[in-house]
Amino acid sequence: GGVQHSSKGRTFKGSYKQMQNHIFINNEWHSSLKGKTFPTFNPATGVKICEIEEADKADVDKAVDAAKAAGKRGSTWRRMDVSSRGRLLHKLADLLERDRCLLATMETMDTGKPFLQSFFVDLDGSIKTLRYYAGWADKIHGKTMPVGFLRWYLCVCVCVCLQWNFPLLMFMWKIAPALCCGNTVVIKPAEQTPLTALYTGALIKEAGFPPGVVNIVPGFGPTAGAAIAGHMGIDKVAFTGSTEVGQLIKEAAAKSNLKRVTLELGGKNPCIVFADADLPLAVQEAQKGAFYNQGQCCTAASRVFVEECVYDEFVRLSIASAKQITAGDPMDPCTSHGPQIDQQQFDMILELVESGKREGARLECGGYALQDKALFIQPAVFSDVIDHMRLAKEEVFGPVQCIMKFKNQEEVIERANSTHYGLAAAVFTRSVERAMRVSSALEAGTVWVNCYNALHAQAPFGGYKMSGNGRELGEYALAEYSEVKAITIKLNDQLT
Ligand code: TXE
Repeated sequence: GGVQHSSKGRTFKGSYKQMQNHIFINNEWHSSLKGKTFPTFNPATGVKICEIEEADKADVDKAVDAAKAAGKRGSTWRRMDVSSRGRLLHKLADLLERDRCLLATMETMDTGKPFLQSFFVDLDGSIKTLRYYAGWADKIHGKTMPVGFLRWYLCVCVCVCLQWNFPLLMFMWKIAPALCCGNTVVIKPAEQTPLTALYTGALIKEAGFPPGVVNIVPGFGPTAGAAIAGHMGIDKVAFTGSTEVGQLIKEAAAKSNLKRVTLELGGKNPCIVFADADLPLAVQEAQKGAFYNQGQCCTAASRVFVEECVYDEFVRLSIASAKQITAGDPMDPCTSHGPQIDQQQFDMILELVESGKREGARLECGGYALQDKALFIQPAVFSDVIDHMRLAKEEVFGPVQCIMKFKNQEEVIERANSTHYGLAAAVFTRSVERAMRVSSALEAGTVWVNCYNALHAQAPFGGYKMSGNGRELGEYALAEYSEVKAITIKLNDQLT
């Protein structure tokens, strides 16, 4: 305690709790080199939580230097035994478990997501992701080939720009595989939600990661984010966010050092309900898909296609279910629906609701602001949505369910695939054969059958088409965070 911290670019050693609104470099807290800060708000109340030190290009340079030094030949991190690397990831998971309640509270305050969801979904997923990759750390092998090649993996410096809808979970989806493969990392959390990432900085130090292995630079996209994307000293960028910014990042990567880029972007995900499905289950899961996290999910079930003969019944059950949703204080365990993240997203959602009404879709319930001051929207159900409407084409990123009608399997596959996106999809049917046929025909990186939003650390996740490049999670993510090297050794004697 008792630390003075006002001068520009000052460095603070130690993990003082009150420093966790600072830039985290080399296991130390730094103030912004330009002396700038930005506020972070609680979206449920509009009240400012605190000011955060704002990283800009020069701070990003400082963080990259630290990451480079931490990963250079001969460094503690490079020489560390691979099982010890796994042990550190397990230790970090232990600390997340210890501080689970605090982290879930912080996540709820910063994002507005209901506390129980933060606690059971975001924290659970974060801890499991760390443990999964902790297990991989000492199991990454090269290959030996008959022509005498060896193949193995090497460390690189990885940078990450993150979005605001699952701040802590996405942080773990990136750092766990990256650290498991021996990289060093610089992370820029979203400007709306920097708190849990910064708190994790203190835990990373406490777990015993060497200084510079993980660095956290809170700041804005066009400044800190762009500095990362165009940096000459960064070997790879992993990004989660909008498709537009994903394009900017690839462009900046191409124009700088051709750094590798993996992208996890938007979606306009089809959820297909056949007449032979368990209808109450389909209603429940499709709605969970549409409204989970206030609809702010890249995997949101934003186009629900329902077979003609069960369409009216499906719509009726969906309206009844949507009307039961209780929006309110996200800290209240009875709340299942919180506020949108900020005014811009809030306005954009209500604008899309208006566009739906104008274009002739039928607003069955919800779709209006709940209170004057805060950012709550009553979940909306639209029926009679037609493929050409904006609601059916644009990512809403809000609690808006669009229900469409279809006649047969061929037609619905065609329509489900007629989008630039290809992240996730779902099929509800009791026929195994239909489930298999439709799943393989859908152009999406993830297909759920008779369930929705089922994500696991073991299964790869990522998009086709403009939903992104590369895969996160599972064994597949390891390839995204490593380089392959072929080494050929000429031997004097012929090996037989
Ligand atoms: O995302 P942005 P926004 C979609 C969703 C939403 C829309 C806008 O449709 O309505 O995007 O959200 C950083 N170089 N998704 O504006 O702008 C930025 O600082 C480098 C889908 O919040 O993409 C933040 O850290 N970085 C999605 C991150 O990019 C830049 C999640 C995401 O911000 C940058 C979020 C730049 N030039 C939104 N500009 C999903 N797939 O889950 C911004 N950033």
